[in-house]
Amino acid sequence: MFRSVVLRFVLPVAFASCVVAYFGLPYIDRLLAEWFRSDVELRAQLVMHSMEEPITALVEKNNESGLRNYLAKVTSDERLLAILVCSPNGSAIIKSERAPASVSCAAIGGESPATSRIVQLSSGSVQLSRFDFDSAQPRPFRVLMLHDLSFVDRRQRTARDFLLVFVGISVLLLALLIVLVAWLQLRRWAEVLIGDIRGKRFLDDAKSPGMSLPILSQVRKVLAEAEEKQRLEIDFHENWTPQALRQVVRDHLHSAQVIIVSNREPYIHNFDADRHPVVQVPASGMVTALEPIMRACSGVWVAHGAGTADRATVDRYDQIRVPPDDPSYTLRRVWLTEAEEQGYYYGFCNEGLWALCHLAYVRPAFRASDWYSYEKVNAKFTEVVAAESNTDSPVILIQDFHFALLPRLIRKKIPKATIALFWHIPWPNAETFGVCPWKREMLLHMLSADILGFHTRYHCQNFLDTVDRFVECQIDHEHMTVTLQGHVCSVAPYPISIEWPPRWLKGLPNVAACRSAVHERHGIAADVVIGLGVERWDFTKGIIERFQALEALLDRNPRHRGRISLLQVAAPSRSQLPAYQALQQQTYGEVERINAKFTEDSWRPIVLIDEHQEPLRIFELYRAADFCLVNSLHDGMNLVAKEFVAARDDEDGVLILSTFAGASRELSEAVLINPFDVTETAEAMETAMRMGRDERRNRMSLMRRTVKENNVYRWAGRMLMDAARIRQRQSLPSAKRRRGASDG
Ligand code: GDG
Repeated sequence: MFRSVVLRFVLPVAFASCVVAYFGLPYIDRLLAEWFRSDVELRAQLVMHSMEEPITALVEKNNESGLRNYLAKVTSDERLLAILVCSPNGSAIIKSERAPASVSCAAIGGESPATSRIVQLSSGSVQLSRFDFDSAQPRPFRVLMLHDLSFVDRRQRTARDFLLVFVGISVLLLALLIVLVAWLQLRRWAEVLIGDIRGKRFLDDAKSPGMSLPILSQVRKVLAEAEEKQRLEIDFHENWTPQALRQVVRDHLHSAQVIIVSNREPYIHNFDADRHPVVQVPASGMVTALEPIMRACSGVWVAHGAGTADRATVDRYDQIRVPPDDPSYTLRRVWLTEAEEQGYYYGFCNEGLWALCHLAYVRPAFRASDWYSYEKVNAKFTEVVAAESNTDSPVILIQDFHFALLPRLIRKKIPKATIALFWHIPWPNAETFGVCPWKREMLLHMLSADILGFHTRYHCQNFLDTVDRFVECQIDHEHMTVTLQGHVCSVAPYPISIEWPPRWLKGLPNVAACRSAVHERHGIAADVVIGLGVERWDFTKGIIERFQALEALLDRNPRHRGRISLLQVAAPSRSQLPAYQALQQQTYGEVERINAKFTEDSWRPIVLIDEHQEPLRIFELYRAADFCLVNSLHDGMNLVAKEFVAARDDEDGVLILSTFAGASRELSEAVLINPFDVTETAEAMETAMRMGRDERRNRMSLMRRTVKENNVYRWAGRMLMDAARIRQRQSLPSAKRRRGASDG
């Protein structure tokens, strides 16, 4: 700091002082010389005045010796060098003793009776003053008086030296003063800033003392900006929280209204046996992921009211504030007729698109009547979204394959809306998707979104290839954008996740307590290894394949009989559909067969829980399990895998994971399997049973870090940040013109 003060303040001041001295000294020299000369001239006149009478008398008397004596006396003054008394014709009447030979009576002429000038002699400069006494005298004469000016030089030198020393000392003192003041000032600012940084006061102006100093408030502003940027960056990398998400909505989306549209509602009200409405959180990965986001951002969630008590629990605007225990956002329910539900949901969505997008080798069924129903329901949801929108540019987050038509339909109603459609299931390759009879309509509607999100880059690539195959448009593969009729749609991977830490953990005891509770509840002996499966009862999840893998394990290694039980939660789902009914029957059949084959005493190889469970129970199971088996035949992401990891704060337990689940891209420390290979799955179960505590801990702690960092807030945050960027870009004048032109 000292060096920088010297460089920044002292050196410039010293330089400026030298410049002033350099140009000022000659001026001061001249000024002093003028003053001394006029002093000498006055002195000469004074001397002459006092000499006039005696000299006149002596000249008139022609008393040369008297004159010489008188002059000798007068010139005894060391500054009065010499006096010459001259006749008007220029000859000397008398010269005082020290008169230089080079000065004669003709040395100074002119009309004026009294005049003076400077003469340079070899001994130094002298002032020569002439006084004429001619007209009134009987004997005219003139007096030349020579004053020694060498003292002027001496005094000038002294004055210059004094001035230089004075300037030097002043500069030194000034420099010291500057250093001192600067040091004290900087120390004070440093103290204030350190206090600000430590107390993070710059985030709140009101708390900051001394804001009158403009420089400090500027520094604080910069610090606050840097802090916020850094915080967001950090959040991006490792610590996405509900607060960070709220901040994104507030700061980057300027508190825009956020509307979520999904088929499944986050809270279903059903009547119990006594016709009391009972609330239920559905078994849905989409709900698991989005609910914490709505809690963080408020807003409106538009969804199909499918519960038996749903109508009885909404207000007259079909709205209800949820979550029931801590209402923080609005759920707007949409009613569908029986026919709509059949055609749109069971028909086109589940028998058509679900089977189409999952390579589980279940043939998709496409019926025109289902497609019309799908169109009708998408239009119905569009009306509701438009009615719920309280601004002309809301942020609309559309969920899943139920609403492929919504982006274009909403864009027509709310042109300035920022629309993101997230596809929760895999996107198949172009050939597979090509079998859908309404593929072009779907793609064209989807491309009206600003953002199309998928779980993995691979699904994005499949989508771009499909668009390339069936739609005439411009695709930028590098930036993953599709431009159609002037509208740019960005296609990006957003790997979905879960909240961290999961809120259900708070309500559960430690792992040992969960273990004994689960063992006891399901009649599993304490020393039996629990392998866990948790899913909606769906043919994509590989439930039958895992039973067969267990059978293979027990066949190959009879010593595992009595030592392992597979605890399978199968939450009934889409039970109206023949494929799902068949799956349920097949599941029961396989459980019965395998259990019959191996059961010994009280031990059963498979324990099937064929009912929807409360989330707390699910998390209790995760904590109780020795390994969790996720062998989906095809899965967009699979949140069960992430929930299992999140539930294991004891850093124990083994995850067996299908390579056809999106989660396997992130959780590479799991035991990865091909779910179609029953033997490999059986071996993975054996590996899990044999794995040592250290390896289990190492794998689990790495997976926990991944899920913690890539939590659901990050998923939403990244999408919302991208939405904010798109909004910013669209607000640029050139973008507005372009949009206007394309709208026109
Ligand atoms: C789709 C995609 C993607 C299960 N049984 C019960 C229950 N669950 C919960 C689990 C988990 C969720 O349901 C299932 O999530 P998944 O991700 O495994 O699967 P999908 O429902 O098929 O979800 C999937 C997801 O969307 C998100 O984008 O990962 O690939 O297919 O949270 O805990 N929950 C309750 N009772 C149960 O009995 N309460």
